[in-house]
Amino acid sequence: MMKLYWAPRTRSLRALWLLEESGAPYERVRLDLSTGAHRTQEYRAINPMAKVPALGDGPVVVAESGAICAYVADAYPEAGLAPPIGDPARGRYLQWLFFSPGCIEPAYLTKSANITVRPETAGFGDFDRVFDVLDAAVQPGPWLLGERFSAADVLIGADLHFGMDIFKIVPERPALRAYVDRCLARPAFQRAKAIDAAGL
Ligand SMILES: N[C@@H](CCC(=O)N[C@@H](CS)C(=O)NCC(=O)O)C(=O)O
Repeated sequence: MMKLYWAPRTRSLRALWLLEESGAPYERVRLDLSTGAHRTQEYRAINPMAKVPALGDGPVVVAESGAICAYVADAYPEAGLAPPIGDPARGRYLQWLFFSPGCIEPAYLTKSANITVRPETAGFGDFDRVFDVLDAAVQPGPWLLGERFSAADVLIGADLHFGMDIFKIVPERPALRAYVDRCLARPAFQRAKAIDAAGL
């Protein structure tokens, strides 16, 4: 059975939500970050970055929340969370999966640390461009791939939830708000949030 190494109120929420969407059986191993449980040699063998989340699945070990979402979506195709290889939608799907760590994360970092970078040299351009692009991408709706909900919505939806609802660094826009609200209304998201809040 898959084993999710996680901690509440962290980026683990993305992996939790994806696992809940997948319907696949998994168990949770909660790490207490306050005691440094993620810095042990034993855990570093699972994630050398000493960060949560990470996932074990038999002989497979995968860290980085985006990679965990991609792995589970491909490993459990019956959940329909990833267009398969050969499906034209796979291109945009991969684009949005990588947009989360490649563009949204650095945009948040520069905003919260108040760092200015030249848009020509920054891979994400600048903060406003990232959210202009996302705003346009979710306009047709309901999901990034149209009618098809995918693991990319888990990553981007969770990122927007963090940015708009928790850290409040992404200004409200009608299309982004409606998209995040659709994400928050999903039963799997609500289960993940309840698990996160209970810390269990
Ligand atoms: N790029 C990683 C980032 C993971 C990450 O930053 N995890 C934080 C919690 S949100 C963590 O484990 N912090 C504990 C520490 O660094 O001591 C991912 O997306 O999974």
